Amino acid sequence: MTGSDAASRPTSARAADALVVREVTVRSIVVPFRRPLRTKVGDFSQWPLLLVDVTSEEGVTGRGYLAPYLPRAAAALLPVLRDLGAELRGRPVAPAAAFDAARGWFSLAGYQGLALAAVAGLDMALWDALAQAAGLPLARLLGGTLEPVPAYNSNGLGLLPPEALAEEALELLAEGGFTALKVRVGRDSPADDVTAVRRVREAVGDAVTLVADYNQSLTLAEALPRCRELDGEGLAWIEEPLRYDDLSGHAHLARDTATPIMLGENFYGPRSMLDAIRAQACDLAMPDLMRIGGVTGWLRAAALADVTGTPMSSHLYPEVSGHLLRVTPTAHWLEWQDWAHPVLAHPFEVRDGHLHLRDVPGNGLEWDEDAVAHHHVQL
Ligand code: SMN
Ligand code: MG
Repeated sequence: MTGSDAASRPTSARAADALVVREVTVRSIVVPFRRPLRTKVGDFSQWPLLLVDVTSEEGVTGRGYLAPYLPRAAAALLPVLRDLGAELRGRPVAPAAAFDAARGWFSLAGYQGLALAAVAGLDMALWDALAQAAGLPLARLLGGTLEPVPAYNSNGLGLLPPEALAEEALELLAEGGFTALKVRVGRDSPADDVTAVRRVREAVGDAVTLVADYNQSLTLAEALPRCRELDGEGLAWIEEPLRYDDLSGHAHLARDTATPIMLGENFYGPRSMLDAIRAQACDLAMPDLMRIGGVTGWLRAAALADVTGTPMSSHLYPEVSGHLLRVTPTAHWLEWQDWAHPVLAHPFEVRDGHLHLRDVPGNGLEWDEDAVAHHHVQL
């Protein structure tokens, strides 16, 4: 591009070039669950969130959030986020450059865990600032469209007694015209899991897509017969039957089980996704924005999913993940939860089983400041 071309670019694009970080603030809140959720990784009745705001010298505020599951985990992440955030002061709003600059730190502090989660939270907010300054919704900044994103409702169907599931399944479908649901499994008795899936299937009918999530609760010896038994139930996937990093165990199961095996919410960075795919540990992948490395990490993972032909879904963070699925070549399902809604000024809408992205510059996250103050907790 010549100098005169650059000079004739619209003001908003020049503003995006020039953005400089002024301040990074991180606030901790805990919001209640509308419908408490029992899983094999814990009973969740509340949800800690770390809200990340990156303000620029030019007056743009980029936003992102992290949901570290437990207040204690959020408390551990908070100082890391604040420390790394302070490092960004005076630097350009350049998320891929910031991500790569953190590499030196990663190699000392450790590539995975809290280090990558903190980078991810900042990365989300930096990309939001960039998209706002460019005057484009994030999906469009990345070259995609705002077409609605196919979503399944993950707001419920925890480890309830099987007889309690039918009613909840129908409620969950009705919440947004959904055609797909996630059922949590891993009950003490394998027969109870099969009954649970059958109760849901009887209630919702054959046209609805069902997936089952073990949340890492089984040994390989337990999983082999259990997954084979579920093979008869028409599930679209079986998620995390074993400890998340047991790649050889998952590969054994994936060979033995007809239902596709899903991993991904515990991929720490794109390389860990590639390791799982290379080990043939999963047929499907569902990265989590906090763990895959934010928008930058997601985009790199999406390229791996594309070249390996791996369908890619999302885990949590439906608002930002929705934008990213619009530019993910092998995009599969968005996991829908409304768990951040208590503090969103403009909750995202789900209609006809699809997430509708907000047609506003950035990722569309805006805080309801009164609600943030109400739910604030000192961690
Ligand atoms: C999950 C998400 C959030 C809390 C507990 C469990 C689950 C999922 O693994 O896939 O939604
Ligand atoms: Mg899961």
